[in-house]
Amino acid sequence: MNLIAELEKLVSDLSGDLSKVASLVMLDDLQTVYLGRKGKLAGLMGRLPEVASAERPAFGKAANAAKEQMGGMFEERRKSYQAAAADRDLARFDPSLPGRMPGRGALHPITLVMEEICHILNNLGFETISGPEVETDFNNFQALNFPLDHPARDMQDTLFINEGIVMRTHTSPMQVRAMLEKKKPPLAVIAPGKVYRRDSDLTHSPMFHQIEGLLVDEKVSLAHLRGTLTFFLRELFGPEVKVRFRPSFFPFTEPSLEVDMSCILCRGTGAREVGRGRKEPCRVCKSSGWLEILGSGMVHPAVFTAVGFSPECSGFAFGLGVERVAMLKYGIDDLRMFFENDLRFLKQFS
Ligand code: 2U9
Repeated sequence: MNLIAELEKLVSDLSGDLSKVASLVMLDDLQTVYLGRKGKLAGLMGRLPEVASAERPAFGKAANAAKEQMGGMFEERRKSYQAAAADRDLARFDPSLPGRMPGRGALHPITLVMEEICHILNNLGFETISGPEVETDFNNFQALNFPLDHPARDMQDTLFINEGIVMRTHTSPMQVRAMLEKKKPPLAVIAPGKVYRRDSDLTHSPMFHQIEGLLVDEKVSLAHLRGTLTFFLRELFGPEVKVRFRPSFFPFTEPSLEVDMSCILCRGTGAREVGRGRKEPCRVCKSSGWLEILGSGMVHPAVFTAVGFSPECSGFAFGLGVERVAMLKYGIDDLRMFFENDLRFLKQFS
């Protein structure tokens, strides 16, 4: 038999073999037998030297045609298999069965508290800003009047990326950026976000959330700061909340003030009624009646100078820890609950 006749026989053999195929796997195997690198067609092509040189072009043409035809036969068979498989799937699908309800997600308590705080401050006219968590030493420390030997700059407290780049240790660098961009007052911004410290124990997490606010304008006074923060705390914790201000120190504010509010559990009394007129010491405020809730102050002139504002500008700033607010609002006594991603805990906020 000449080789062209053998090619024709190969095609008709394939036709017979295809009729015996009973699965996609068998089909793939058969394709390797016929068209694979060491398959039947390749075997015939390898015998090209047997063909007289005058007949070689005709043989080449016939071989290509046979290859194409056989490829088409495999393709057609594969398609009919796939269509049958889709029909089988459809036959097994019962549209009358009830669907599986996907679990419903919920916002994390920290997100809920952040949103509530931002909502109150946005309503007062503060614009929410954002910024990178990896910051320059300038934005995180220098512009905020931290002296070179300040303990916060120490390797022990700050996570360094390299010499001039740190994980931001507070949200203040976002406000430095806002001032550098805006170039002059007025400015009223809040900066919520994650901050990082080299701290990890029962009461400290290496990552936590802060929200800071900054207002810069003409003739801003301590009275504006008091009024704004008192209003803010009453919106957040209730109108009965009492607020007091104590002197403090931060490099970026002068004067600096710590803000306390009356305890939300004992309402500032230091003790809780536990029935029949009996009282027990309040565990939330440790009987003091007060809770530390915010840090604040009038922006230090050195901060204005560092960002190119006039040192004559006036402004107030404040900051709070979101985890602390969430713990107080929801009565949570273990900081780790926020970071463990225990669904039994998180589901309570949905
Ligand atoms: C600029 C100028 C001043 C932001 C401020 C505080 C006081 C403060 C702490 C509270 C609890 C952080 O989470 S916490 O530990 N924050 O006490 N933050 S004033 O002052 C700024 C910010 C930006 C340009």
